[in-house]
This record gives sequence, structure tokens and C-alpha cells, in this order.
Amino acid sequence: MHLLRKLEKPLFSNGYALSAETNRLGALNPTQANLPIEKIRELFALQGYVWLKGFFDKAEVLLLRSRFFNAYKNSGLLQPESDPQEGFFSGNSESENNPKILMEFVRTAAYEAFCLQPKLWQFYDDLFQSPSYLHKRKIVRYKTPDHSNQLLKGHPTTTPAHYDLIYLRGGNDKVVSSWIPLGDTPIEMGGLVYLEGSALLGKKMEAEFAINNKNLSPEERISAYNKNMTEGGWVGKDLGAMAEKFNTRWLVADYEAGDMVIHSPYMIHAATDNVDAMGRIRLSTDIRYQSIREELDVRWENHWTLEDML
Ligand SMILES: O=C(O)CCC(=O)C(=O)O
Repeated sequence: MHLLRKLEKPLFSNGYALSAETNRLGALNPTQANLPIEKIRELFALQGYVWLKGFFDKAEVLLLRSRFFNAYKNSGLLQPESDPQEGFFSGNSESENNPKILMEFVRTAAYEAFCLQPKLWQFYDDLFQSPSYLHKRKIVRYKTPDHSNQLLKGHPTTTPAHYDLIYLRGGNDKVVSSWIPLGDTPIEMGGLVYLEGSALLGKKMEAEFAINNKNLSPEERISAYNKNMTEGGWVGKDLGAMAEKFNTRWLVADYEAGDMVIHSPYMIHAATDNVDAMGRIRLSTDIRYQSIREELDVRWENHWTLEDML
């Protein structure tokens, strides 16, 4: 079993602390990316996720990180004179132009080519034992370091707990998400955290939502924001309380550039605050593959925009 390294301070997510002392924190289980696909399939079914170490060529991932931050070179986001690849935050509040730069980046051929590289789609072809499909709606997230977020209890400053099917109900549950850190992301930089064993919980929750949503219109029924859902479709914001309630742990990881985590659409996950002592911005992408033969959520057939409300 992989052991959790010592953390200097509690982690925070949306203003709620998550301390190692409560025994509600554990280490995500790493897997060698070159294991036979049958073994990866087995781990995926067992854990609800597989953290594939060194799946991508590290240099290629860092090149994409460079491209991303180079686009922000004159935006005020980065420390002046710093190497854009490092992504050192300037500390300035966000400029109005930043969302536009982000929306342009997700449409670049370089980013698309990264998401569609043969190594990745061939992996999914093997996993599904069928030709695979990449959902067009592909998300890139950057998270600036901020130590003051801890004061903002309940105010969403980073990704609250959820499972992905809440947002993809127009298709079926055979969709698989790839979370890809674009740069080294030690625990303190606020990468994804997974609720251990939660794929079963997510499945149960979704079955209950399906019953409650039965009398809604077809459009409402698949919406993450319908009247039966909580704000934002989230399962919760207080990660510690959730781990207590379900008697489980949040699994955290020191991710490296080149890693990829694949997770089940029922696996509950969230992010913690970025409190990197070096002031680096956390950058990642999350994309979804599915067998071309399965039912797809057509709402995901367009590029992601900040206003698409999915
Ligand atoms: O990167 C994040 O903060 C959230 C990503 C996510 O929810 C996902 O990969 O499904």
C-alpha cells in the first residue's frame, strides 16, 4: 500500500479543513502505465480510478504547459520576467481578457492534438475493446495559489465534490474521464482528490436521483441543476464531513507531469486549494472518452465555453 507523506498543514477545500489527523486522508494508489490492459481494467473496476504513472512523455506535457502560459505572457497573470513554463502567479487579480485566452486555448490545434494523440486513443480503444470517441467538450483549468481561500467557508473557490455522470446524464455510464495534470502537481498545489470506494456511492446516488427526477421534462431530467439537485450539482463542499458521513477517506497524490488518472463516472472527486509555497499555478485538463458504440451525451458535442452551463 502506498503511504501518505507527512503534510505540514491541513488541506483546505472551499473553506473547510481536511486534516491528516482525522484519519480521513490516504494516498492514491499509483499504477505503472505499461501494465497489461486487462490488469488496468481490473483495477478500474475495483478502485473506480487508475492513476497511470508516466503515461505521457513528460517533455510533451511540459511543452503544452509552456504553450498555455505563453498565451498569458502579457496578461498580468504571471510574475514578470519569469519563465512561462513555470507558471509563477503574479498575485494580481484576474484580467478581463483571461477567459478569452482560455477559450482560445481549448480550440488550438496543439491542445486538440495532445488530447487526440495516438497513444491516448489507442489506450481507450484497448480499454473499451472498441473504437473510441473523444468528447468535444474538453476542459482546461488553471488554479492560482491563494492562502486566503481558507476563510471563505462554503464559497466555491475550487472544485467541490461530485461525480461526472451528474453532468453527462444525456448519455450512458460507460463514459470514462481522464484527468491530466499539465505540470508537476504536489498535494499542496490542489490536484484531484478521490473519495475512496465511492464509485458504489455515486451509483447509488444516481439511482436515487433517477427516481426523484422521473416526473421532470426530458431536458430537466438530465440537468445537473434541476430542482432535485444541490447548487452546482455538487455532492458536497465539506470534504471532511463527507468522509465522516460515508466512513471513508479522501485519497491524495503528488502528481507529476506525464501522469494521467482515469476515473469512473460514478467516482466522487474534488480538488483542494492551491497553497503552493513557490506560488505556481495548477494547470490541468479533463477530457472524456467513450466507446463509439455507446450512447453519447450530445450536449458535449461542442467545444467547452465558460457559459455553456453543463
Ligand atoms: O480539475 C478539477 O478541479 C476538476 C476536474 C474534474 O472534476 C474531473 O476531472 O472530472
